[in-house]
Amino acid sequence: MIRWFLLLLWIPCLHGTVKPPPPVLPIPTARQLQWQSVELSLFLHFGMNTFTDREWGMGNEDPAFFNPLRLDAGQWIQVAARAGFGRVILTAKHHDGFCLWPSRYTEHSVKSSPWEKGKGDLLQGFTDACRKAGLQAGLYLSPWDRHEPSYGDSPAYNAFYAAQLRELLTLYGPIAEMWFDGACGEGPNGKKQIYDFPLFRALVRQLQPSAVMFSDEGPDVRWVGNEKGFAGETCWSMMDRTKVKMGTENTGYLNEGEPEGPDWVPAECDVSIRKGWFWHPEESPKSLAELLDIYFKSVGRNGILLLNVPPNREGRIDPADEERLLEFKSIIDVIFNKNLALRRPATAGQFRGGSQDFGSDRAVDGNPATFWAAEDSAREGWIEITLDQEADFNVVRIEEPIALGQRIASYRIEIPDGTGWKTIAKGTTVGRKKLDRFPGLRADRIRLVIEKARACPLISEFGVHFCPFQF
Ligand code: FUL
Repeated sequence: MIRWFLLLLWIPCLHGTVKPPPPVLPIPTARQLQWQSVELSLFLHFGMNTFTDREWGMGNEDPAFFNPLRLDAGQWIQVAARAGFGRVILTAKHHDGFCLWPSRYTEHSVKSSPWEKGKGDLLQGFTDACRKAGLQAGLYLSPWDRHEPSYGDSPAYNAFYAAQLRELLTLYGPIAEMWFDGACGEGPNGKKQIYDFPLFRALVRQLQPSAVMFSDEGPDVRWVGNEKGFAGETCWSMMDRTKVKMGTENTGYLNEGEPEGPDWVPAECDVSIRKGWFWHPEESPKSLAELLDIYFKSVGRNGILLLNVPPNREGRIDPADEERLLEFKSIIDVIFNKNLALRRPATAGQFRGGSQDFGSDRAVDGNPATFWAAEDSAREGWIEITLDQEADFNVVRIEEPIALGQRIASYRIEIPDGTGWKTIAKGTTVGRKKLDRFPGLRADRIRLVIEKARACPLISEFGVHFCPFQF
């Protein structure tokens, strides 16, 4: 009798004390988590090339060409916000060396142009507009500079570049992302510029400690290995930073990452809405189907999408691109605003310590901060969801709570087939978000079976959706 009584006391006590599972290393830093919380970034390639119809300027262009008569950074940011983008990255300087801000270190900038009679500062207008709309601002400062005479004289040019970088990092408030490419063209008389990336990175850490840095080799965010916006079907946020260098040809490695990689360096998938990165009069935006495909292959494969939408010669986002972006936003909303699994009954093979805090309903509560957890020793598991009624669906969304590391290595999705279960989709990695598409199906139950994980599997969200658009 007394023993039973003690047990009753003990159970609620145990329930309250089940600790969250330990993380599996590596895990994201606070700045990386913040960055990964925004899945859509807009890239703005704008500068001298916009006016000369080039992709790579020579560096000898006359600043008088730069004259956007209706430039409005506020319009760029409004379009970005309305289309659901949470971060915007602008080309402060591209390879031609023309600067969109009045740098103290060169005359080759807006200050020598007719725009705003040489008094304008586009980085000011851009960062102010981002802040006003609550969007994160990022900047791309090309290290390759075809105008700057010191380029190729490594120490002198590195000092020049570091001074420009310091301007970007100190004059315009918080910068969320610094975007570095490894482009390294030949300097005058065949000179080879050796960039001092350790110096540049130290400056970013010192002056903007919350900013992430993008490049082929990270350190915080890695290039996905192509300019199509496609992450690998298998895509780990981990890699071994010593295995890639700037300008690497090991693009397959960047595309997939590595489960044993000691470094957390999630993938950013850059692609342009048009053929080129800069605006050209004869180019038009990609179709909605293409954009949707890119979304599924970037965001839907544990990546972040960096979609380039180049402002035109007037200095505005082209109406054709704006319309396409808004269509894109509405189709994403149509697919994901309705979740057939939301708050539906969910059962699991097991859950951590028998605690409701980690129960299967946490995977369908619509709250990414809570999650279903299997026992520590588990490397597999399943969750089954009963839908309200038989329903049509063709998209499934799975999310892991990545603050505790990326775990799942193999899974399948099943629906009942009369006698048992049949597999409708199979996958490897999950990460922050995995989307699977398949031909339309009808069922009243659905099951996620995790076949292999690096540590006990955790699921923060499982969604079942319908896309009315032909894939
Ligand atoms: C590359 C550049 O060479 C292209 O012009 C473009 O800016 C792309 C995003 O990065 O490194």
